[in-house]
Amino acid sequence: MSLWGKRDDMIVHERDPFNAESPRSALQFHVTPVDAFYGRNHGPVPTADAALWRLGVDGLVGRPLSLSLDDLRARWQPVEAEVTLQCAGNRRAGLIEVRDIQGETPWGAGAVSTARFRGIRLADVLAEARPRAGAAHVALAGADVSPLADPPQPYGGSVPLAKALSPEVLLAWSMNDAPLPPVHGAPLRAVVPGWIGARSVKWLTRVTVRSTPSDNHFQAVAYRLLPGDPDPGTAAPDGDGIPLGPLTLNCAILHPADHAHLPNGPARVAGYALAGEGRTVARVDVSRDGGLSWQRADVGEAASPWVWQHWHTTLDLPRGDVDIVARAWDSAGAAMPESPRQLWNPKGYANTAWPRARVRCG
Ligand SMILES: Nc1nc2c(c(=O)[nH]1)N[C@H]1C(S)=C(S)[C@@H](COP(=O)(O)O)O[C@H]1N2
Ligand SMILES: [Mo]
Repeated sequence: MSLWGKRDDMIVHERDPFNAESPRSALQFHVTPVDAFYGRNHGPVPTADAALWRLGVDGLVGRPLSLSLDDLRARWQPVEAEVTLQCAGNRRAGLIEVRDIQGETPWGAGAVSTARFRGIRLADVLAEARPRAGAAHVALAGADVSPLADPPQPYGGSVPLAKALSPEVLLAWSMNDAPLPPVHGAPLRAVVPGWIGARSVKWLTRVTVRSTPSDNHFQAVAYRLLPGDPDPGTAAPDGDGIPLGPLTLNCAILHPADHAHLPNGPARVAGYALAGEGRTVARVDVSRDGGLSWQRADVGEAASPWVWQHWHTTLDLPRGDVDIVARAWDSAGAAMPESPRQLWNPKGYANTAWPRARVRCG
C-alpha cells in the first residue's frame, strides 16, 4: 500500500512522520498532481471528525469566533488560487555537500509543489473578528502534536497581521478540485503564498491575533536562520537567528538529472524557478561550462506572483564531463548567490545557490 495515497516514485525520506519529496517527473507540471505533492510533517497526521471540528478565532479581537466548516463555506465568498508551497529546507542536500547537517531531512529540489487551493480569505474571517488596537501578528495552530518540539506541542507559527490580511492568504479545504487529503491538513489548512511552507499550517484549529509573534517552537526556535560558517574551525557568531518568512528567489534544474549520462549534442535543459513574496521570475540563464559563459533560457509567463515558473532551453553539450549551471533574477532585480558555501547554515535552510547538474556526455 502506498503511503498517504502517494505515488510509488515519491522520494520518501521518512515514513513517520511522513516526509517525502516530489519526483522530478512530477515537478515539470505547472500544477502538481496531489499524489505527487511533497509532504512535510513534524508529527503524526491527526484525525479529525469534520462534523465536530471547529476553527477558533481569538486573542486581540473584538469578537472571538468558533466556526464549523459549514460556517466557513456559507459565510464568506469562496476563492480559488494556484499556489506554490516550498519548504525552507528545499535543496538542503546542496548545503550538506558543503558541510554535514545532522538531524534534518536531506531534501533535494523536490520539497516544493503547486496546487489549486480553494477556500476563503483569512482576511475575511479576521474582519469579522475585528482585530483590536495592538494587533500585530496572527498565530496559526494545528491539531498535530509534534514530539520533535521542546516541549512536545501542537505545530504552529505566525505571520505578521499585514500578511494575514493580504488577499492571497487562504484557509483552504480543497486542493486540485478534491477535498484536502488527510496528509495535507484536512479538514482545513492555512495557505500563505510566497512564504516558507512552514507557515501554511495544516489541520488548522486556532487563529490567534497577538501583539507578538507566536511562541510556538516552530516559530520561536525552529525555522530560524542561524548564523553559520561552513568552516568548522571558524566559530559561528552567537545569536538566535532570523525567523524565516518570505521566500527568496530559488531555481532548480530538473533535466538533465545530476550525474546523468547522455549523448553529446543538443540537449533540452529545463527546470523551475520561484521568486517568492509578490515577485516574479524575470530571467534565467544556463551555462554548460560551470558558469564561464551563459545562454538565456525561455521562462514561462508568471501566472501570478504566487506560483513557480518553468523554464527551458537547448544546450549544445560537448563530449565529456559537463557542468550545467543555472542562475535566475527576479522582478526586483535580485540574483542568486553562486555557491552554497556562501549560504551554509546549521539547520540547512534557504539554499538558493545556483543549481548544478554534473553530467557525462557522449
Ligand atoms: N500542522 C502542521 N502544519 C504544517 C506542518 C506540520 O508538520 N504540521 N509542516 C509545515 C511545513 S514545514 C511545510 S513545508 C508544509 C508542507 O505542506 P505539505 O505537507 O502539504 O506539502 O506544511 C507546513 N504546515
Ligand atoms: Mo517546511
